[in-house]
Amino acid sequence: MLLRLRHGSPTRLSLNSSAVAAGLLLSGCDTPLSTLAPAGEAASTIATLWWVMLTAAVLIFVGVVGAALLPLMTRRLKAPSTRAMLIGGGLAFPGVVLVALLIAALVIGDRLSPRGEPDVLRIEAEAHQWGWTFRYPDAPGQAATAGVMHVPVGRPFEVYVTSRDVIHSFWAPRLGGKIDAIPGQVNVIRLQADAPGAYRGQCAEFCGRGHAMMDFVLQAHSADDYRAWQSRQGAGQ
Ligand SMILES: [Cu+2]
Repeated sequence: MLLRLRHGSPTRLSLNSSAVAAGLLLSGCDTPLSTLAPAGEAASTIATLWWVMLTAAVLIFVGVVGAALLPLMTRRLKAPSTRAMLIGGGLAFPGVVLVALLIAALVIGDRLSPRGEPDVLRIEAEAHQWGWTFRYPDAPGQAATAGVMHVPVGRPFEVYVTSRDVIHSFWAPRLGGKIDAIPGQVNVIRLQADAPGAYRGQCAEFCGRGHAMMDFVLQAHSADDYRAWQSRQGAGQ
């Protein structure tokens, strides 16, 4: 039941409530850990796939609900045969949808994978309960940082991810997908930041009581700032 306000009709109140609800939902898409606010090529691809899947899911939902309601609304509609429902709705339609999603997932997965390019920056990420250590084999002085990963803007880099103890997962949502950090194994993910800034990351695999606090920052520098950071590492600062 709608409440009647002194200066507003129930319809206006309903519209206002919808606007507030939509605003709250959309504001959740713009948080530091939102995959819907991409800041790199890989994350943009994932976000595009998300919107495509959402659109397809809405269309399928509307179609299924419509097909269920239509016979109730009109008696003139001739129901399709059971055979047509089974073959069309049970095999052909889900087959086409699932194959399309499989192809999209393979294409996107390939974009996140390392490509063996010789000049790609390499960074090593080691997870532990409950934090992250990053090493930079390409930087002078064998630099290492705890909790903050430093990268240049506009240049792809590959993160070699492993773990010191239990299974964790490396995830910087605004830059790309997740990859597991597994003891005794190295998994590689390719990322890129398109603009300078501090991008939040989070362990995405439950790893114990400190899991929720196991975050990190991916600091993307302009080319000059990154060179300055590298030279400070070389100077032992
Ligand atoms: Cu964790």
